[in-house]
Amino acid sequence: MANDWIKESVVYQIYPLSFNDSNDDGIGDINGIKEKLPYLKNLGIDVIWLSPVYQSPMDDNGYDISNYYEINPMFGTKEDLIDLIKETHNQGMKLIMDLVLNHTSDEHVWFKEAKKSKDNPYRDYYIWSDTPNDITSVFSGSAWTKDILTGQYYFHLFSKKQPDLNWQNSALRHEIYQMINDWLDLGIDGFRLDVIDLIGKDVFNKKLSDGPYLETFLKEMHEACFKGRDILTVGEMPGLSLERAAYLTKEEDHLLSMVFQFDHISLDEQPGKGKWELKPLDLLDLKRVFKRQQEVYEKQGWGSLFWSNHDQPRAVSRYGSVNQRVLSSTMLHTLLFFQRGTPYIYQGEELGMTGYRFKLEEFKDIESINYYKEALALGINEADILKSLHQKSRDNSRTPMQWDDTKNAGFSNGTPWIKVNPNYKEINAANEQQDKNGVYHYIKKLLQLRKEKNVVKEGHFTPLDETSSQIFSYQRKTSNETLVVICNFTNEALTYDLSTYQSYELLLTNQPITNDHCLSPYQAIVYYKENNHGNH
Ligand code: TEU
Ligand code: CA
Repeated sequence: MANDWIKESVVYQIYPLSFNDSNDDGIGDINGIKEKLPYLKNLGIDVIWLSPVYQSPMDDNGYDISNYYEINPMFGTKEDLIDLIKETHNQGMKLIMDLVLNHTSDEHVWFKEAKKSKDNPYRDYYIWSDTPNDITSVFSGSAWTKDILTGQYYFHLFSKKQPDLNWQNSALRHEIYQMINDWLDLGIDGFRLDVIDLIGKDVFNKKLSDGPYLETFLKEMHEACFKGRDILTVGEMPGLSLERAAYLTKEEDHLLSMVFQFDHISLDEQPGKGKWELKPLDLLDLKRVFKRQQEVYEKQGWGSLFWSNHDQPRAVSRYGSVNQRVLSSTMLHTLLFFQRGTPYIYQGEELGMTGYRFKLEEFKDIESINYYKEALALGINEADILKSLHQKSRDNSRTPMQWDDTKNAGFSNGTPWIKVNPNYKEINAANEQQDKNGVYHYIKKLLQLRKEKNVVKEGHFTPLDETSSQIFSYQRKTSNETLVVICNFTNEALTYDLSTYQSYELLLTNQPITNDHCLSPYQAIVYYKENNHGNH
């Protein structure tokens, strides 16, 4: 369960490769982040989540760590990072790091040792078998690869260069706990834990997510590392049910502050067919999922509120409209951030940055490139593959941050490692900060209001207009305050009786209200009132 500062915090995710390049090698880095701390403070951010900057051959952009203690020179030095932690604290913000514990890089010394022979002391740090089963990798193909030297297969749920760790090995676990404590002792404020729902897996009985040993290991890790520390821990748990998410974050044992649960993320996918088989989002599905999340977390645990991250397409392109970028982006964040939970902003969302239609040769993401090869081999025509990639490729959210309209969007004076979205001339932080009616100032105000109104943190959630597949609306209520959020999820004007709320204060809206019987396209309205106990 989360301490109060966590319940009141807003987290900003930085994908270091694409945030800000301070030495013009075309790659974002730690000193580049330090330069932008005032920008984040100004936006109203409390916590920075830093995606991995550890030593890595970057097969999966850093989620393949070859040394947990060292910083990848492409991002800078350990001193740079310690300085960033200090400077972040000086500016009244906190910093959490990304912890990838389900697997390491195959260039980690543990795996290099493990491969040497079947009786190498590190062999059992990984998962080996003579007879691989049919589990497939998230990045296409089998999850097993044969090691030529020893003739056995090793298990890797992600790329071949990301062998899974065998968490049932207690020596391994304690080496990891030592590493975690060493980073916490350096003064960071917590962790985002990568696919942590997988560490309790039983591969041979094909029980991967939320496996038989998950709770045991989370309890042990909490005991060994997190207990008694005032830190934020958020577990990424793609395969975990909502009920389990609430249970693992419940007050009593506080194993994690919160988790990333993904029920709302796969609603534009054909059920059971994976992320590349698309279907239009039905707002009723989204309303059903958010209603359940609010109801479950009201009883137990604490949740996270996010539309996007470095694995998901950008929200305005996926759920909104690029042509109505400002209105749809502000509507989406109003709908999400007045719910109960800790908000997460992925870099560029505060500017309404959009996805980008990469040419085939421009893709960088291993998941996208592997999918292309696999789909082609399955005879899917290139146009359909490209359509899926344009919609769902992770590269959509990995284009460089758009700071201004100068060369490379002010991200770098070198050659960026990935394509800069050409719409940076219009969409950039400099323009947004000038535009009082833009996304940046709207989100800044929204975050401010969110902090001022206790009802956002504690209020009971009641869905409104439940049968509407065009309007997402709800009420939050405590004994003292009532807040009503009304969002038109479509780009059409809709008839809607707003006169009900005449006695309320208009707290926030993303465009003028034309009359009290109409919602304009993508209109978002927040009404508020204090409940006067006197004259009920
Ligand atoms: O992501 C896990 C995960 O859920 C993703 O694989 C996701 O489902 C998929 O990519 C969506 O397309 C975490 C990290 O966030 C991701 O960047 C890493 O690639 C992955 O783990 C392996 O570390
Ligand atoms: Ca750089």
